[in-house]
Amino acid sequence: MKRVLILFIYLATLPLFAAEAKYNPMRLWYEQEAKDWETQALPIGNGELGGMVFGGVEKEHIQFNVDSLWTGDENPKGAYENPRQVKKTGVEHMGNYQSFGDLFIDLAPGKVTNYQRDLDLATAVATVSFERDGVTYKREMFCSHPDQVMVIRLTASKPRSLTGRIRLVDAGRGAKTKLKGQQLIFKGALSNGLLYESRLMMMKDGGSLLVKGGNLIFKKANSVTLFLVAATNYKMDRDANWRGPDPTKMLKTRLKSLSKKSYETIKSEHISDYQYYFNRINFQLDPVDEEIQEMPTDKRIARCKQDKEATDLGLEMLLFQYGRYLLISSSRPGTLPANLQGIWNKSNTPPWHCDYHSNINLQMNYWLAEVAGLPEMAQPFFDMLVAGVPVYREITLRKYGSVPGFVTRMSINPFGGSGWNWNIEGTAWLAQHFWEHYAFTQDKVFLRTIAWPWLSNVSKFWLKHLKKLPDGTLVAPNVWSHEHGPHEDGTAHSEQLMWDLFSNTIAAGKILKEDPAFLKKVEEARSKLYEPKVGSWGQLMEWMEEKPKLEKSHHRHTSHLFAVYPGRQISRWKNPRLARAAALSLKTRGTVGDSRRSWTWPWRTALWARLGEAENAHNMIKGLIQYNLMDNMLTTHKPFQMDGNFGITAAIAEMLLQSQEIDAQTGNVVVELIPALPKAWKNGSISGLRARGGLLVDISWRAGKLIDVRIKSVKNTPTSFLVRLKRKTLKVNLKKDEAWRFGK
Ligand code: FUC
Repeated sequence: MKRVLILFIYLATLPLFAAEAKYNPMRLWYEQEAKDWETQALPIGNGELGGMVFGGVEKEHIQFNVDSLWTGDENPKGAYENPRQVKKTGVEHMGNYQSFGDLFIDLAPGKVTNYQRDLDLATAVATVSFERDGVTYKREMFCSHPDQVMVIRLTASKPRSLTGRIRLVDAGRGAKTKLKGQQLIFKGALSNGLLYESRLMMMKDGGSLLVKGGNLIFKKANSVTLFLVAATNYKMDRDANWRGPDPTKMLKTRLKSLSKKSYETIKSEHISDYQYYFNRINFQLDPVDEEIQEMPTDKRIARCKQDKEATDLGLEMLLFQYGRYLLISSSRPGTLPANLQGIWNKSNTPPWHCDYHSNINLQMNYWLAEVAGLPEMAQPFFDMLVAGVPVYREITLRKYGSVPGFVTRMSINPFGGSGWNWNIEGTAWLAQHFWEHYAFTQDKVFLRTIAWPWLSNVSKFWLKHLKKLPDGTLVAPNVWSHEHGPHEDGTAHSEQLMWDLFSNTIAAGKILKEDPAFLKKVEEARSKLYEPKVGSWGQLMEWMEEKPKLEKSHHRHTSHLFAVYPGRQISRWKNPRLARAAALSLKTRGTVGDSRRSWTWPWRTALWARLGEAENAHNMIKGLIQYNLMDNMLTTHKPFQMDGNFGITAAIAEMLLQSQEIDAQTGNVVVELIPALPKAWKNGSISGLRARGGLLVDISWRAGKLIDVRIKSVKNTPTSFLVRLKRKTLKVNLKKDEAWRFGK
């Protein structure tokens, strides 16, 4: 009743045009301009260059970033300077991801009607539109990957209606904006010598142009198109001292080639480039409530926050696709990986330095890449980590003397440097992604050249570093159940990571026919690891000894459940007793206090999905929306942290498809379909999900039952796998170009 009432009150106040707006399920939209960067502005990006769009009527503001604008260095001593120290000394080793600058367009003041701003995930274009004095004004903004540019286009329904002033401002470092020809330019160097530069070029149709005080002023134009390019001389290469050529020449060339292209061509090339990735997955849940669908996005979120019983299936679908949009927009082959805020950051001393945290956040950023059809977007993750290895190796030698392999600290920067706190088991967790990329893509070249060096070297470190207890059990010494309790030997988390690392190393080594003596050593070590244990009240033990108070806390981390997800050591099929203990521990963590974080909900969604508890999984999605989703649909920790957006996409996929199990007899992947389908998702379909074994999966269901399934190999090569349907498993052998169909 309450739900109906809230909806009714809202609908009664809807302006006419909104009620008429054609419903586009892939659109985030609002009836007012953004006032606040963090909660309201909308993100656009091409992997390297990103912007937060405010959509103001009288002043458009786009704060922009380039992924590599970082202070800091290789940080051999592991410094982690806080903003006060940075201000006082000006010296930074860990460094900070910087804001690049701000673009302002001052426009005519006045009262407007029918204001709308949106971000269309189907095209990766943000739009602003409104009416004033009978003229319709429109603005389109996007970041093109093919042209490496941010484009802003202003149009009006009546000729000679556009008058405004353009300002380009460096983000607080004092670089002066200069005018050269008709380009606005600012450039500078950071404290670490990194060069940066931004250029803005204007093209207009009709009207006049005035240049004043370093600003571009257009008068009575019919349309105005702005091209913003920006770059640094960062190079992901230690041998080059992390520096490439001065970016000036490249930026000039980019603008020159843009001046020869029409806006329509640039836009359509941007859309087709983006859609090549984005359109790989189509996700539908039915029925969606059309009246709710037509509400502005912030009102839909508010509705879910006000009425805890409310469900908005359309919003859940949008949340799934938003994670994919954000990954495509912040992580492309050749860029840096998505950091704690993707690429979007307005501060020069952002929270946690806007770094790469290796105790959940960096990993969670990439959980979606394989399963949600974006394996290419994981490349920056591997590139940056591999590039950092020589530095990781040096700090490892300095700390541990002559040992094989390498470890890192928790927070990583793009120069191989790492700050706050040793996290020596972190490289084992990161190793999982190297294996998983192979498991999903079956790319043997990647396995040999990229994954194997990481897996084998990290394994070598641990073979040497594990501590032998008197009974022969092997434990990781002095490790952490992240940020929970003391550092001590044999935390469940570290033991589970070792099991995962060794299992993946053995699997990879066998495929690559690596040295059997080494693989045997790894197998032996795995068999001696301290195993997961059930405690006195049925919980999964987090430490070797019980810690009654801590075990019942609402701590945000669920490190000891790694073996359930993203690991695979514990499953409800293989070891149900441990799975039940994991479920009890998870339930005990609760959903209050510290448990309400950007990234806690997605991890718990995926955990419940693996444990086959659909309603609990769905409640975690609802929890994320209710407590940690902002109006712009970005997740907050607090503050803004993007892991929640990326993580929830992966977790939703996990509710619909799982493939972590390997059949002991055949060595084939076991595919499980709709393993955690909540009641609210009674009808639906998803196409383009990926499973391990190089599989592409399309499924439809009605009334909670599968009605159509199609599984084939991504590469159309012959393949074998098992499908679990309820308690039965079916063996499938596919020939080249064949698909397995079930249902229709
Ligand atoms: C880890 C988490 C925090 C936060 C930070 C960026 O240290 O424990 O909750 O997400 O990373």
